[in-house]
Amino acid sequence: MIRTAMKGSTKMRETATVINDQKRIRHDEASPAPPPALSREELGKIDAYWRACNYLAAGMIYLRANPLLREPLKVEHIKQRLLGHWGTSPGLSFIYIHLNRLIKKYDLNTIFLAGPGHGAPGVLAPSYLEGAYSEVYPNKGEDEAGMREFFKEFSFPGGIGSHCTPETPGSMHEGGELGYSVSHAFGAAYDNPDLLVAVVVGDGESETGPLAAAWHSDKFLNPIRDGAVLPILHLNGYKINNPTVLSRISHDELECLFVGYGWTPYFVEGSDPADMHQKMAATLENCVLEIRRIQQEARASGKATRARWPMIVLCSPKGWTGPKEVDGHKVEGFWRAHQVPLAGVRENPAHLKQLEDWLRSYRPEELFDKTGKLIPELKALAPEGDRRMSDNPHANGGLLRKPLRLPDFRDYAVKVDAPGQTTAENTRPLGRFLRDIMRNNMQSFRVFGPDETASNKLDAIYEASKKLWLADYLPEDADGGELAPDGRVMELLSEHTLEGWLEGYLLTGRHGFFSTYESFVHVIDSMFNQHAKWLESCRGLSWRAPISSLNLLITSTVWRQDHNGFTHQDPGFLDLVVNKSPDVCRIYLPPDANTLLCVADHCLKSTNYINVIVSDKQKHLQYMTMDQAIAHCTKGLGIWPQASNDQGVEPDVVIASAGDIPTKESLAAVIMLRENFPNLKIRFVNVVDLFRLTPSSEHPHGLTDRDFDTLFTEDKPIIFNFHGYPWLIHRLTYRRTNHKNLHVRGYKEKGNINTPLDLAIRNQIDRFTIAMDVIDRVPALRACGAHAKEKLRVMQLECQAYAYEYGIDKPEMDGWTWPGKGDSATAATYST
Ligand SMILES: Cc1ncc(C[n+]2csc(CCOP(=O)(O)OP(=O)(O)O)c2C)c(N)n1
Ligand SMILES: [Mg+2]
Repeated sequence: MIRTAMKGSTKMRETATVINDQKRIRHDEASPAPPPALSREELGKIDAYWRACNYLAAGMIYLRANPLLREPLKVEHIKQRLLGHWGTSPGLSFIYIHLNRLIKKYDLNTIFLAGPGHGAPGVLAPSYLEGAYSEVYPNKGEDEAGMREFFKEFSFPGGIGSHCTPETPGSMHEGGELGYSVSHAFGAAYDNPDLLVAVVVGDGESETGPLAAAWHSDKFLNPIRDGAVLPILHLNGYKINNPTVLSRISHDELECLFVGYGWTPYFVEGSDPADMHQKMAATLENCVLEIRRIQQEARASGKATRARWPMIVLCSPKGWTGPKEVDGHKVEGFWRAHQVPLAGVRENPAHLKQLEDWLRSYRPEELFDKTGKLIPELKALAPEGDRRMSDNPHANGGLLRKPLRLPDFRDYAVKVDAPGQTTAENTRPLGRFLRDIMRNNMQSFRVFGPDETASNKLDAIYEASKKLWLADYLPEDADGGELAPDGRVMELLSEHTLEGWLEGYLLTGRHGFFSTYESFVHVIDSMFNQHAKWLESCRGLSWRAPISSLNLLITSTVWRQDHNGFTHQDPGFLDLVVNKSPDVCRIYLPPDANTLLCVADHCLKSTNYINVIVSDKQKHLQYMTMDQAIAHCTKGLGIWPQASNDQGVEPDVVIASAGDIPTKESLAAVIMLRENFPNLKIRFVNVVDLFRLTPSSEHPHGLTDRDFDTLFTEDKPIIFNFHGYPWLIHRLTYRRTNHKNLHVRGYKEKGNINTPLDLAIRNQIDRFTIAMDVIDRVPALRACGAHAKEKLRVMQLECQAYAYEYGIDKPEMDGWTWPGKGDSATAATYST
C-alpha cells in the first residue's frame, strides 16, 4: 500500500476508477463488489506463473550455478559482479503475464514494449518461460543446464546486456535511454489495424520531455486503419534515488493529468498479489474490450474520429515481492529496490541467507519439473507460436517488410541544359517524388516533419495524402489547412515524438521519410545515437531481419538561415553522425535537385542504415543532368570537368566542395581565379557521399589511399569548402597522405541576421575568401598574386558594405551563374 502514507495524497482506492468523456464515475468501497475476474484456479496459476518469472528475474541477477536451488545456496553459486535492475522487473512480468491471459482468451496480436527497459529480467523471464528464448538461443534450453546458462549470460561479459536490447526476442524497444516508449509504441501501431501495442511507461520515464510530448500521440491514431496502443504507467513511486513526481501528486491530480491528455485512465492500486491479480485481470480485460469497441464502432461507421483511448495506471511497490528490509533499511516499495537489493551476498553470510530465503519464497520446486522445465499446467498459460509476445514478427519487423514500390526517380528530374546557369528549389522535385511514393504505398509509407513539410517545399505530398489530424477542426482549415483524419503526413511540433513514431514504424517493417530544420535536428541527437546503436547491435543477430533505413532530410540549412539568424544556424549534427558505427551511418550532401533525387532513391531502397541527407530548400544553381547526377552519386565524389582546367597535367591546386552553397561559392571563386590567373591549373572536386573521404579501412564507403591521392594529389594545396564545421573534414581525412596541405573552410559560429553572402563572408566560405586562400597556398601565386588578393579583399568589403546599406546582396553576386558559352571567363578557361 505505497500511497497511503504519502502526505497530501488522497486515500487510495481499492477498485478501479473509471472516467469517461461526459462524466466521471467512481466505484468506491461503497459500491457492490463486481465478481472476481479470475477463478480460484486461474488465480493460483497466474500467481504461480508470476512467481516463476520473479524467481528467474532474481536468478538472472544473482546466480551463476545451482539455478533451481537444488542444494543450499553457497557463495560460489553467486556471480562475482551483481548487475541488473530488480525494482521494476516484477511489475513488468506482472503486466506481461496478464496480457498473456487476454492474448489467449481473445486471440490478440500483441507486442510488449518496456519503457523501463532496465527491467529486462522482467521481460526475459516470461520470454524464456514461453519457449521463444530457447528457440532463438538453443544453448539456453528449457532445462536446468539451459537455465544456468540463461542466468549466467545476463548482464555478463560475452553475454547479453541488462536492458531489452536487440538480443531480447520480442523487443523492439531497448528502453536503455528513457523517454521513447510511447512514441515507439504509436509508430508500431500505425497501419497495423489488428495490432495491440502494450507499452509500459516508467513513472520516472514520464518526467522526460520526449515522453511528456508523446502522450499527445493519442490524437494521432486513426481507429479504422491503425492498431491500438495501451499504455500502462508503472507508478512504482521511485526512480534510482528519488521519488517520482507523478507518485507524489494527489490521485485526482494524476487522473486529471491523463484526462487532460485525452486518455481514459484506469487505476490498479495495491500490493497484495491475489488482490492485484484480480484487479489487473478485470481492468486489463475492460481496456481490451474498450479498445475493441472503439475500433469496431469506427470501422463499422467508416468514420474515423478521435477516441479517448483507455490507459492503465499500475500503482504497485518497486521491488515487489523482494526483500522488505535490508540491514534495517526499507527496500521493497522504496528506491533502494531499484538495482540489486542485497548487494553484499558474497561477503555477508546474513545477506546470503536472506537471498536464499527470498529466492525460496517463490517455491521453485513447485514451478519447475525434475528437468528444470516449467510444469505443463503453467506452460499452458502462455500463448503459442507467434502469438507469444516474444515471437511476434512485428517486433522483428524486417520479417514483414516489403520493399517500397518506387516510381522512377528520373521522371522527376530538373532540366539542366548547361551546368550552373539555372536555379531551382532543390527539395521541390523530391516532394513530387515522395508524393508518388506515397500514392504507391498507401499502407506502408509515411512522411514525418515538425510542422515543416510545406516550409521545406515538400508540400506536393499533400496531393497524395494530407496531414493526419483527429483533433478539432475549424471552418478556416478548409482553406489550405491540408488536414485529414486519414492523412499520412505526420506533423507535430515535437521532433522527439516524430522520430519515435518513425523509428517504431520502421522497426515494425515499414518505410518513412523525416525532414527537419538543420539546427533543430539536434533535438533528436540522442535518439539518433540510440537508433544507431540498435542497428549496430542487430548486425550481429542473424535472426533479426533487415529493416528499412531511417532517412533523415536535413534542410533549411545554416547557409540559408540568414533571415532567421544565429539560433537557426547549426550544421553540427553531422559531427555526431560520424561518431557512430560506420556500418550503419551514411551522410550525403547532394549539391542540386537531381543529385538529391538520386540520393533519396538510393536511401529509400536501403536497409539497416541511418541516411542523413543535407540539402537546402531554397533556389540553388543546378549543375547536373540526371545522367550526370547518377554517375556522380554512384562515384560519391568526383572531378567536375567544367570547373577544372588541369586535364592531362598536375593541378596547382585542388578546390573541393561539399554542400549546395559552398559549391556555388567555390565555383564563383574558380571563375575569379581564372580571370586573374589564366594559367593556374585548378582541379575542382565535389563530394556528395561524405564518407568517401575516410580511409577504406575505416568505412565501407571510404576511398582507398591510392584513389584519394590520385584525386587530391600527394602534395598540392587543397582548399575544401564545407557545408558544416570545418574540423569534421580534418577528422575524416587526418590519415591521408596530403592532409598537411588540406585547408578547410566551414561554419565558424559567426551569424546573425545577415544576407546570404554576408553570412558566407563572415564564416569565410565565400568566393573571395576561397580565391584568396588559393593565392595564399599556391606557392607560385604568393608573390605575384598580391594585387589580385587586394582586389578580392576590396570586393569582399564592398559586398558587405552593400549588404549593410541596402539589406540585400548585390544583385550580380546573388544572381551569379556559371558563365555560358562566349563568356570571357569560360573562353579563357578552355583556351589555356
Ligand atoms: C534519459 C535517461 N536519463 C537517465 C537515465 C538513467 N536511469 C536509468 S533508470 C532511471 C530511473 C527510472 O525510473 P522509472 O522510469 O520510474 O523506472 P522504474 O522505477 O520502473 O525502474 C534513470 C534515471 C536513463 N536511463 N535515461
Ligand atoms: Mg519508477
